[in-house]
Amino acid sequence: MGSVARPEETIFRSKLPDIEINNNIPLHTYCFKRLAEFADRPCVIDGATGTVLTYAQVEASARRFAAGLHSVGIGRGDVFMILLRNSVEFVIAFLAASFGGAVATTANPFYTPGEIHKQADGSGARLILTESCYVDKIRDYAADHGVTIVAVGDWPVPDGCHAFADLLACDAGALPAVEFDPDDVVALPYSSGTTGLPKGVMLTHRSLVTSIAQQVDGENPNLNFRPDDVLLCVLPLFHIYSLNSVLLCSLRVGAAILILRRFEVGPLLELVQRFRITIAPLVPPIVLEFVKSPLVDSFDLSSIRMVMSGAAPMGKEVEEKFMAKLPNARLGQGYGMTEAGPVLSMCLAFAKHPFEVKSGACGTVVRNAEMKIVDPETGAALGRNQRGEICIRGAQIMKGYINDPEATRNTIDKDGWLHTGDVGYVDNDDEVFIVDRLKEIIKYKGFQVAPAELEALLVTHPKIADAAVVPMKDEVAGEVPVAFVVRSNGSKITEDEIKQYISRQVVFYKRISKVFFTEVIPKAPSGKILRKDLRAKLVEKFPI
Ligand code: 4UW
Repeated sequence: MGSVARPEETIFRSKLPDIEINNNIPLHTYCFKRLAEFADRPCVIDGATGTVLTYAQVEASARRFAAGLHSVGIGRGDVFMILLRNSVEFVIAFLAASFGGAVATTANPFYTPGEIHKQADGSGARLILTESCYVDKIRDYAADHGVTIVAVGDWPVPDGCHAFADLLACDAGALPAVEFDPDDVVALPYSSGTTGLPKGVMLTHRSLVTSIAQQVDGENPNLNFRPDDVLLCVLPLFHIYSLNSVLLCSLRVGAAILILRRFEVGPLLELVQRFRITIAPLVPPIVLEFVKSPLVDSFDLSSIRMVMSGAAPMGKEVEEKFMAKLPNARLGQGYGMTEAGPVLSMCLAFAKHPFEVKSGACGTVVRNAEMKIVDPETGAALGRNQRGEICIRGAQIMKGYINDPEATRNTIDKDGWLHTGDVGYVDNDDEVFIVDRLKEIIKYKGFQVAPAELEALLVTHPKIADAAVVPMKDEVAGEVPVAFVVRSNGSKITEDEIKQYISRQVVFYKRISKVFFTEVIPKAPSGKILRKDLRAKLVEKFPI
């Protein structure tokens, strides 16, 4: 591949020097590199029970579970689905994928059966690991497709399932030596990327090791996590933000990870005080709840020294109000995209030797990577302070979408640049600002909603002739999906009927919040929906 930049191209780099990254080793070897040093330190803490597992216990459990997976036929290259809420079991299962050379596709346990089946089918999952209470969502699918179910929790184990505890009791010595290639896929999260339906994003050992190193390695790490830190893990581990920047980065540095199943302000604040949490990775809606909650003043939150925000834009006003409430903490943003491994840029105020940063910035491009901003029309690289599509290149980006070479080609160009579909600029101090989006994706509290997925469901309704889904601004969620619908001839289908039809088929954050009936969906001659026109219509209807 010709990867030499044209001389006139402006390429942005980190202010931190590149470091040597040994990304030819398995992810678990890299994460547990300092195991001997950290063996007896707390690794994961279950926020609900207070149970603590040390680094040695987590490492040994993951090896035993890898042997357990092997005993039920999951070996090198085999895909299994982790359909779990945040839990110690999630951590063990994910690391076991790495030990066994397998591939973990992570999915939201709140998905409807239809959503789970689509991901299980697309990824080729041969086993699904879930909680006993969710087994009914997958029982029939598993029986029809010869998929093994492993259940966590309630005793007795649901009929026809293996018990997580039984697989965990396997002898780690029973795991045969695994052949390894750094370009083997280890994680397969789903993302719709810049267009279309959700696709499996192939993240290899090499890409994840590189991404973690870019964040927490080096003499002046961009993200200064330390062994004495206690990290809050409340964001869902099935999403790449929490999986990479919370779990894997913490393991690498030997920090403790406090695992919470769900977000509730009161209990969370209580845990911050009890466990002296030092680092809180959050998303803007949670930052907003902190700002609004009067409870914040009733707890001792002085242990928090770093608050990270990402996955969606954070308003300057929220940022400033938050800082006034927690004056001892540094608040900053990271910018990630599943396909980018995921981190493109990270706040340099989080570095061991911090830099001055501006409010509203999404950080500076990570080290050992290149960023450029291109004119979406011509593809030409733009200079500082010029708005265009953000592109990134480096060993951390995805290998591609599973079974979708065309979507891969449309996202990673022949020179290795990943096109994000985000519009932004890099300022005079190398800080990245995101200002708009070229791509279709809707972000509800940082969760992805793919318009194409909802449109495909809408047009299966006999009373709907055509439909288009676009984002609408929302104060709490950031964005919500709304639909433009063309009724079929003579149909009198109502807004409520449409909303209910979709609600039954999707997880809560993909529910359609408003329906606008229209005569025709504007389309280009190629058949592509002119989403910009619809977004403009919305702004006319609901000026902000
Ligand atoms: N500001 C504005 C932001 C921002 C943003 C993302 O669901 P995905 O594919 O992935 C993510 C990953 C976020 C993330 C990972 C690791 C990390 O350390 C961190 O910061 C602390 C964040 O969200 O969605 C990707 C899309 O989400 C938008 C943007 O459109 C991007 O392409 N997005 N971060 N800070 N928008």
